[in-house]
Amino acid sequence: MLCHSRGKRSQGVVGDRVQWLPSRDEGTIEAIEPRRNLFFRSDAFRTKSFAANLDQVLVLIAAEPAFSSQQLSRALIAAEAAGIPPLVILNKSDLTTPHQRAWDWLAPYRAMGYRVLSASLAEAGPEQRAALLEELRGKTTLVLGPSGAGKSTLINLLVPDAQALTSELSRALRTGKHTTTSTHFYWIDAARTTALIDSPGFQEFGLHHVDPMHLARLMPDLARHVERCRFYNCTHRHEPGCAVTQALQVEAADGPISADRYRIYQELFEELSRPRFA
Ligand SMILES: Nc1nc2c(ncn2[C@@H]2O[C@H](COP(=O)(O)OP(=O)(O)OP(=O)(O)O)[C@@H](O)[C@H]2O)c(=O)[nH]1
Ligand SMILES: [Mg+2]
Ligand SMILES: [Zn+2]
Repeated sequence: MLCHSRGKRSQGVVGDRVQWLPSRDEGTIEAIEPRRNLFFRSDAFRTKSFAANLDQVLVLIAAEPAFSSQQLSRALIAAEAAGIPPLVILNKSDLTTPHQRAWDWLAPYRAMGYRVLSASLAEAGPEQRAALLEELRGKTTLVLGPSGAGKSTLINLLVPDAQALTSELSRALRTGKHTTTSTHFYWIDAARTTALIDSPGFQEFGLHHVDPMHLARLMPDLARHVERCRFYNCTHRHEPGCAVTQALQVEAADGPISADRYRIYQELFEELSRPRFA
C-alpha cells in the first residue's frame, strides 16, 4: 500500500512501523511508532538516516573495489553506537588472490570478536544460499557497504523477485555513480519474519553523533582495556597509566590493538573533537 506522509517532509525512514488510514486507493501516514533503534550517519552538515528497527547490520565488503579500514571501522562504530549487532561478509571469494589478502587483513576484526564470513554471491549455490539464510533468519538486516561490493547481488540472490539493480563494476567506477540510489525493504519469506534492506553504497561515513570521549568503548579491541586506565577521563593518547597505549606496546594478555586500528582511533578522535560546523 503506497502511503503518503501528512506534512511536507516525511519523518519516516525505512523500517519504521506506522499507523495509517486509507484515503481513496492509497494511504496516509498518521503516526510513526516509537523506534527500537535508528541507524544513521552524520556528516559535518547533515544527518542521514539509513533505517530503523534493525536486528543486524551486515557490512558487505569485497577486495574489489578496495575498501579502507577507515570505512569498515566507521560502519562498525556506527552499529555499536546504535546498539545493533554487526556482521561482516567479505564477498567475491572467486577473486582468489585479492580475496585472500583482504581476508588476512581482516584478522584483527575477527580477533576483536566480530563475525566475519566469506562469500561469492554472484555464483552462490544452494549450500551458500542456505548458509546465508541461516545468518539472517528471523531478523531485519540492513545491508551496508561501499558501492560495488555486491549488496544488490545479495538481495537478488535471497529475494527471488527483488530485481534490485546491479551494475558492472567498471561502469560504476568510471562514472562514480551508485547503482542503488535509495533504500529498499524486502521480505525474504512469505511469512514475513526475515527482511533485508538494500542501501546505496557510501563513500563518507560521518560519525559526528559520537562523543569522542565515548569512542574507545565503541571499538571492541580498545574497549577491553579502558577500564584499567589510570584516569577515568583518559583519551588514550598521551596520558600516563593508559592501558590502551600500553596494550599497543606489549602483547597484552587480553588481546593486542593493531597499529592500524589505533591510527583510526586517533584520527576519529581528532575529527569528532572539532566543532561540527567549523
Ligand atoms: N567476481 C564477483 N563479482 C561479484 C560478486 N558479487 C557481485 N559481483 C559483481 O559486482 C558488481 C557490483 O555488484 P552490486 O550488487 O551492484 O553492488 P552494490 O553493492 O549493490 O553497489 P551499489 O548499488 O552501487 O552500492 C556487479 O557487477 C556484480 O555482478 C562475486 O561474488 N564475485
Ligand atoms: Mg546496489
Ligand atoms: Zn587510556
